[in-house]
Amino acid sequence: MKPLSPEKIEKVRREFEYFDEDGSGKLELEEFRKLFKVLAPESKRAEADAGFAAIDEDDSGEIDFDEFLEWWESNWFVF
Ligand SMILES: [Ca+2]
Repeated sequence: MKPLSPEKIEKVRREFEYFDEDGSGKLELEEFRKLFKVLAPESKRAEADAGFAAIDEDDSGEIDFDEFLEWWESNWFVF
């Protein structure tokens, strides 16, 4: 992955913080489901849950910003 510009990282961070509704600094499953629905309105809940499990590599039950950034950059539906 090539280095991201600070502007790009800041943009992704704003998305992350927007969906981090409780301000925990992590995305929990419920928060991720809402985000996934925005990105892919036709998606099923099971797809969101599978995506969450794939991003949450250490099975902590939450997605931190680094995990989110990596996922975001590797996805085709980047805004
Ligand atoms: Ca949260």
